[in-house]
Amino acid sequence: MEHRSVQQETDVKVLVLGGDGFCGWPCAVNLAEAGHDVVIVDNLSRRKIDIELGVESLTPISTIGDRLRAWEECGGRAMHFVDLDIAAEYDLLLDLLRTEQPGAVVHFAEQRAAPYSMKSSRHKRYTVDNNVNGTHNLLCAIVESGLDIHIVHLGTMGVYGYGSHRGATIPEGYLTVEVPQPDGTRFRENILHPTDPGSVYHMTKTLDQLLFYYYNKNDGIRITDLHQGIVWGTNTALTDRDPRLCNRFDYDGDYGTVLNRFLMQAAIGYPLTVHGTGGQTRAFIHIRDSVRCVELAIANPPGAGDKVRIFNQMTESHRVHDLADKVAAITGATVALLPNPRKEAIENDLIVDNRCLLDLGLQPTTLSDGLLTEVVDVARRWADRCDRRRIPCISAWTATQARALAAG
Ligand code: NAD
Ligand code: USQ
Repeated sequence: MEHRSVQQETDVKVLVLGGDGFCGWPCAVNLAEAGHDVVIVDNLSRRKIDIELGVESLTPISTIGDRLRAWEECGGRAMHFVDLDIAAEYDLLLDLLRTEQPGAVVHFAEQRAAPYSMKSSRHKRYTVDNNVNGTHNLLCAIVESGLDIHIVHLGTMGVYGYGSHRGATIPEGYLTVEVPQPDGTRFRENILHPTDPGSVYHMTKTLDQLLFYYYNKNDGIRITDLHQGIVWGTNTALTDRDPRLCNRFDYDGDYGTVLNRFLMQAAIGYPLTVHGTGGQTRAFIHIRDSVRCVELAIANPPGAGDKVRIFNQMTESHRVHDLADKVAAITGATVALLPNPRKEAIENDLIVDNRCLLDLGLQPTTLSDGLLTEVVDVARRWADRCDRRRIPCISAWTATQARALAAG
């Protein structure tokens, strides 16, 4: 396998797997703007899931064809689109790698909603089949192609778990442990941080991690795994260029994530849906920073022989209840404490080391009132597209949570 020398890479050809999705679309246009040749690969499964769930993005989103045309009409560097299921169409994926010979592949193409992954056995099995096979097919295809391709994968902070870390800082992927020996001595080892997934979806991300570990060790594949927190916000400066470039805004009980949901609920006068006491603490990142992190990861690839590089892609941590209070203070919304459909710790601490991306130049966008209001404004603008019946989270983690939900 040929390896390029490690240097700032700003014009490599990039395949963006899942480039029609919430994180993938703004990332693709950002990479094109930065000078990369971009090919978007997506099987449009997310749009099909909207149909299955009977819900639409709060913001009206154009077809992928219209998005690409609009991007070019706005002066953007042309991008191509390939409709391909990376979990099921291995031969086509391999052919695509051989034809396009990308320097990097950004891998967003997974089923990413924890509640969707817990709806039924069918949804659990789909999530595992889709996510694990997709990641494994990509790794296999890179080995079979013989090409030296840097994988930038979107993983999740959730792989570390949300139990108590007893005040310890969560490191960037690896933990140094001391192992006692029979003779009383100890040796030190740097291991992958233990995983503690909180849903079938999160479990697939922990399985991805092991696949990366193995293919990096065995085949020397260069990999950056971005352990991303919850993404909030909607558009970036580039997707704001034209209405046809508008990004999706998920608000429903399966795909909507907590902060965007609260902001949207405030916009339409719906009590903020806090699960349990709201003591859950989670990591957050704005969509503009998410896009920038991927750009930084591509521009600074790991070198030949480096182990899998793991960055914690988050900028701040917040308690769910504190977020609800903040949104309520800005908007006058009321807060509702609801039975928690999830089996998760009532509260947890979350202190995270995120120095790697900061050292590469990330300048965090923090949760300012101005940016929160911007999302509320987007939600108000499209409020008539909201189906209030789709707001409640009805996917229960076990029969116990289902009974609690049914009891109200
Ligand atoms: P999304 O569902 O909006 O986008 C995923 C895209 O991948 C969709 O366009 C979908 O059609 C496509 N896709 C799924 N399976 C595919 C397959 N087998 N073949 C081809 N395309 C496929 O999700 P998102 O919010 O953009 O998340 C992207 C990635 O980032 C996911 O892997 C997710 O786990 C990770 N992530 C997201 C968040 C968040 O808050 N949204 C936070 C942390 C990590
Ligand atoms: N929550 C509420 N009210 C709501 C929705 C959620 O209190 O209306 C709570 C949940 O119970 C949970 C927390 O908010 O404790 C976060 O839930 P979420 O739906 O915002 O986020 P999560 O399920 O963790 O998943 C999202 C993305 C996923 C990504 C993950 C990053 O959908 O793709 O991997 O965030 S992380 O949370 O860091 O693991």
